[in-house]
Amino acid sequence: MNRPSHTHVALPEPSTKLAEGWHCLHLYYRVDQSILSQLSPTDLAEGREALVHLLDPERPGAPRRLQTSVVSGHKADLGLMIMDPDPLLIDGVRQAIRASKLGRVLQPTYSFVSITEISEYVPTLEQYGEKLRRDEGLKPDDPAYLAKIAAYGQRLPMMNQQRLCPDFPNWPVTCFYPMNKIRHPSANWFMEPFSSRSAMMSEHATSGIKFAGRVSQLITASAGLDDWEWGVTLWGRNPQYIKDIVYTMRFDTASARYAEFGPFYVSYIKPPAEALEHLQI
Ligand code: 76R
Repeated sequence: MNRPSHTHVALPEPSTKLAEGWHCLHLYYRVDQSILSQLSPTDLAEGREALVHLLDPERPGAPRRLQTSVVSGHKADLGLMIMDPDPLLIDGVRQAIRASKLGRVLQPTYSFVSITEISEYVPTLEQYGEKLRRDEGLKPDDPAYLAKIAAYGQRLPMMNQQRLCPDFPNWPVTCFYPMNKIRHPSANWFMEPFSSRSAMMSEHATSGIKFAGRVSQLITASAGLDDWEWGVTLWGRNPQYIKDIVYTMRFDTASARYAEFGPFYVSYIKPPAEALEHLQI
């Protein structure tokens, strides 16, 4: 292929993997009872065994993260959250479910495609220092300033790692929903200057941090990948905290004025065999 000779910038190799971070897929299925009832006992046992193996996060070749849950309400029965650097390894799980003996029993009801990212509103070490000087009036030679900078410098790489390649907390309940920031003439997030979006996200983060130890969040980005701009995955130490945080955040300007939400899926995390047992498969 002829390329203009003035392109000096070395581009990365074409790839389906991200330069940093992982692909993420949320999948929801409903059990079709009429098809389930028609399966022979052998096919059912075979299908169950294949699924339990397929959804085992410890099996060789499993995606980096593979979480199974049982969904509340009629929107779905089974929920999966899958993450990996390779989007086709993730999709392989979806195809293997479809091709299994339980493939027709598990009817897809919803899916959401996203990728991990470090939000543009997470302050760099320099921005954090600027904020301390501006908002807290600290001087750069102040021991309190130096201690805060050192602590943030320690925390930031771990926080970024957790955003890009997250570990899932060992908690019983998870909630997923997609969301947008609205583009209404009287409230258009994308017309706001960075400084004002940043201030709103800082208010948002401050209200979120109050739930540390009770709610853990993963925001995945989906602009250009799915029908909403972000996917919100919450894990709760208790379902109560999920309700509390979502309600509390409705009052943050970033949510009150600019957020628009898709359907909510609340589900209870279970190992695959227990999930299938619960679904009476
Ligand atoms: O990444 C970070 O933890 C740093 C601070 C932070 C950012 C940048 C943060 C903190 N969030 C960020 C970005 Mn959040 N978040 C939501 C929702 O229900 C609602 O009203 C909104 C859904 C919840 C419940 C939640 C929880 N957050 C974002 C973004 C991306 C904006 C962008 O990049 O343009 C969205 C869409 C979003 C939405 N957020 C927190 C939380 C919680 C609990 C925290 C504190 C986490 C912690 O530091 O422990």
